Amino acid sequence: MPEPLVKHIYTADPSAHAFAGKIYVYPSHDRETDIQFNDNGDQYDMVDYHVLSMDEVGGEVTDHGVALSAEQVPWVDKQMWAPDCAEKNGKYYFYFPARAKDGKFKMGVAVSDEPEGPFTPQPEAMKGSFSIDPAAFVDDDGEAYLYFGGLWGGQLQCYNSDGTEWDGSKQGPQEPTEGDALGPRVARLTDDMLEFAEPVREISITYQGKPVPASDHEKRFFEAAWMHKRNGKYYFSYSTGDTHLIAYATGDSPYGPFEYQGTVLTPPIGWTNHHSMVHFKGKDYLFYHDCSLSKGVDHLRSVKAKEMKFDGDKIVTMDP
Ligand code: FUB
Repeated sequence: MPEPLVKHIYTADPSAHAFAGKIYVYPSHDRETDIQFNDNGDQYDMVDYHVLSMDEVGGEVTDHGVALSAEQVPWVDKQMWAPDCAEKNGKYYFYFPARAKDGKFKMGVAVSDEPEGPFTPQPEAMKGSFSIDPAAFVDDDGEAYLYFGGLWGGQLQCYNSDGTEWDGSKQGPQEPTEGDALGPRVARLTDDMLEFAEPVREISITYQGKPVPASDHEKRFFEAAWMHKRNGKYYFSYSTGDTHLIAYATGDSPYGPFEYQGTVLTPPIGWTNHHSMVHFKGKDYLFYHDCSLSKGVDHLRSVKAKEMKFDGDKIVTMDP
């Protein structure tokens, strides 16, 4: 089993990128708490972010220290969950979800000239943002997109497709048990990377051409969106939540639809499964987390990495 990238702090939800000739990893920073495990994820009670970097996978890992903390962000109350970072025009944009003072998850963006931060947050949450787990993707044509969403404690079930709040006529506040599964969301970003450039759209994940049903918990989207592009094809990968898998689906457009293809990663030690993929120096790597270092304590996770293999355009399923 691979070793954690670092052992002096707990880290989770890794978003890995090749920036400036190195791999930078943007994880959540798990911390000790007395809050008991519950389905809302209250035990994930994080207050800041660190950035990690390395010259190669398996090499020495640098912890660049606190890159952003809750006390710097006026709208944040608690729970700084899974972040991501994108580079555009020489600046680095750090996207993060957190629970705002009204109890709702929103997403913020913070900016730096360096990939490791420190990041300066915008004073307000991104307009129209909701739910959790932002994943930023800059396409070959320079357009950038933010994928996001998470069920249960991540509150995705409380919103309609366009991001308006549930009015009692459709899904939520519980995850639907019948009909089509709720889809992840995406919006193109403005040129300055700070806001949504368009209304939020719901993404369709299909299996054999039909929307994945809400009852299919081995295939339906739960959280941990990730987008990468390979040989012109868009790969959307995600966690299935209560079945603890990383699944993936492919399509021809950044907006989908994405057809389900299979499992990327089987369940790790711990409840959550959350990953990213990065192409670096001719190889592909999967970053993920497990609770091996904390001996199974669910909210104390550690980031790990493994080389990935493709069989043609299919991802070869991996065990943690
Ligand atoms: O780390 C808190 C939450 O746990 C993340 O936002 C989810 O993806 C899950 O890993």
